[in-house]
Amino acid sequence: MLTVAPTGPIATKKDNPHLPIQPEEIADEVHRAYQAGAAVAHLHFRDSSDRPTADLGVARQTMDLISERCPILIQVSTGVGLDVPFEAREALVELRPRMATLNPCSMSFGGAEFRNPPADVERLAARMRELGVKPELEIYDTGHLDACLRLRDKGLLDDTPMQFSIVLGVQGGMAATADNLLTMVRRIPDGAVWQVIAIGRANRELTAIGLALGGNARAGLEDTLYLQRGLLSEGNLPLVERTVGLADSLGLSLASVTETEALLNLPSQ
Ligand code: KMH
Ligand code: ZN
Repeated sequence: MLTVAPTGPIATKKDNPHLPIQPEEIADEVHRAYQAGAAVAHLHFRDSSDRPTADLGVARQTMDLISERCPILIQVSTGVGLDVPFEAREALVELRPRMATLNPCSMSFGGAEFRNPPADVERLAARMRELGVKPELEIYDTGHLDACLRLRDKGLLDDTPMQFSIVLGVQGGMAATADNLLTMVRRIPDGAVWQVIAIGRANRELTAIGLALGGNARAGLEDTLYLQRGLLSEGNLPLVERTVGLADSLGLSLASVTETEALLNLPSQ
């Protein structure tokens, strides 16, 4: 399963002029990624000043523009951005995307704070379950996996299957090393689905290792702005194509949207 993450919460067009920010731009980039083989689109939204936003109008508009172009599965980020309050972030699931992220723990995130207080996370997990929005669990450190398992044990998450992103390379979380990835892969519960999110320079190597170990992959400008050192990626497509090439050379075939729905056992809406 290949996910495209076209925008993210942090970079701006100053960092890479090809970063899609506005709804039309995001929809066009997602469509290109779908045509190249992505089955899931992980979305962040921006306001007119390019700041991360949980504005439901912008989110709805972007989701609609994507759905007009292609049937890719939409996964809304409830991480949104570091300055956006949890109450605004959690409201995004009311739009009933097929999937949304769930970040289980608070942490330092670069020079700032990513606030995910336990009571808020529990409320959001319960609401997602109620609405039939599949959570993708973002684990940035070893204890975050245990926090997810506690949510499961409390009946707030289904394991049909659980879906994890092992996030490596955020300053404040696990460093982007193969050793950390292996540690986490060994601890992922049987039957769960997982992918690597490798932030920054080690993106290509760790994505390749994740694929070789049986994981899924994510590609896009949210995770790295560069194709290689010193060479900015001219949009998301080169990163998506690079990842398709990695899968191909490992003898893996890409899951279609329908296959992804089945593999994740996505609730129909
Ligand atoms: N930005 C990544 C470090 C989310 O959007 O909820 C993690 C991420 C989480 O994609
Ligand atoms: Zn994200």
